[in-house]
Amino acid sequence: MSGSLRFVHAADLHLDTPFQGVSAVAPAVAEALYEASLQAWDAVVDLTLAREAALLVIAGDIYDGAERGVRAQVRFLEGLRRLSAAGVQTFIAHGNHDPLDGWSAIREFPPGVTVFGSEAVETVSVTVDGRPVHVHGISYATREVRDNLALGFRRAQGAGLNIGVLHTNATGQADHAPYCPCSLADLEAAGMDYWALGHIHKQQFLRQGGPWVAYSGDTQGRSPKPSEMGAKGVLVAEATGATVERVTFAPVDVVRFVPCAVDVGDLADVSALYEAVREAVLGLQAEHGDRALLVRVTLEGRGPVAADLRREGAVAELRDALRDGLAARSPFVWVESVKNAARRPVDLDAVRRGQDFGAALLERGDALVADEGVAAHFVGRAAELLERPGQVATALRDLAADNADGSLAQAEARDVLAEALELAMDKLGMGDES
Ligand SMILES: [Mn+2]
Repeated sequence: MSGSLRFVHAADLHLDTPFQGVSAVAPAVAEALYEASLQAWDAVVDLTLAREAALLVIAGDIYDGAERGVRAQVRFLEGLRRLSAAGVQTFIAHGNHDPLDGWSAIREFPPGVTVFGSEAVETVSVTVDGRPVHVHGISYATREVRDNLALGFRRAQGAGLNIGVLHTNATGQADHAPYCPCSLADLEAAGMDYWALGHIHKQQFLRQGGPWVAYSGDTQGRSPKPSEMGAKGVLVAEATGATVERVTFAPVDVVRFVPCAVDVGDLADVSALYEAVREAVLGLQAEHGDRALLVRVTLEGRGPVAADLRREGAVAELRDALRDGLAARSPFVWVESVKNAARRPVDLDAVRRGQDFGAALLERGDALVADEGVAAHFVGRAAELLERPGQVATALRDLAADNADGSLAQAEARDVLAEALELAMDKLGMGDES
């Protein structure tokens, strides 16, 4: 594509990340996870070379921890060397996970690599095929940066493309630490043509053009949290002069976390459910280009199989059977967990219209579920009172333990209450055809 300049924007590589919330995986899966963040970095390099990009900008959190393991640093340096040998210019700003005060095994970077300092925003001007490009950036000196570093960015004098590289929680996004807080207006005022941001792990555009303000997201999902689910990768931008014409997402992840919701609907029994989930999971793998997957399954809807799933250990057995049944897949598919939110086929409105104990129970239950404060309190009290073993008692105790610091998600408390209500109706034989 003559006349246009291409650059790649990556962030949040978290090399050698320990995977959170992934318990007791099979050895082959654990091995794949151990390599995943490093292979994703290799894929960033491959993609940058394959797309013949002139520049690669990395907006922080290259390493997962300030201590920076040797394995991660060696692999990172190998990639930088490959880029340098091909004439690609690489620009690096460090973030909260890998501030400049961390230990570095790298004494000397290959030619064409710029690591921004932390004293002030630095501007590096380069010429790509006769076209001027100005890349501005600043690194975190220490883990907790509370200053608005965006205010230090200024457009360079003269013609050319201006790219800002910063690790920041722009617009105060709630589920990420509030490091380097800044507003969209602060970013817009700096005179950049493209803001390459890092820190928020979900890919997103805060603004598309004039200037572009973009998070590339992380390069490899790290846990089954919503922000870590789905395709992970980099952004590839095409610019003509000082105008970025087009930005496209390109996946580089090796292992992908995906949700899989299955409606139990008319499924008659657990073996029919097993087949339905297996089919859904295999469908997902095809949809995701035959990548290795970690799948979080949720069973939902109302159907007769819900009664079978209430049996002690039934859901864990289903999960284990699915893992066994999918064990031969390559690349692997690992059922990370099975969450059971399936309900028996009860017509709740019919029960509510009645004049009996069931109607009174539902009325009380509905009120508890609707009141968030009460739900959390109820879970705490019930956990103290319920001493017998059982799914609900165990779930309540786990939840109450999680809530020791008062951080229990209200939604979770409501789920448990709703579940308890279903169980009570089950035990009372409510809604059974009689
Ligand atoms: Mn990060």
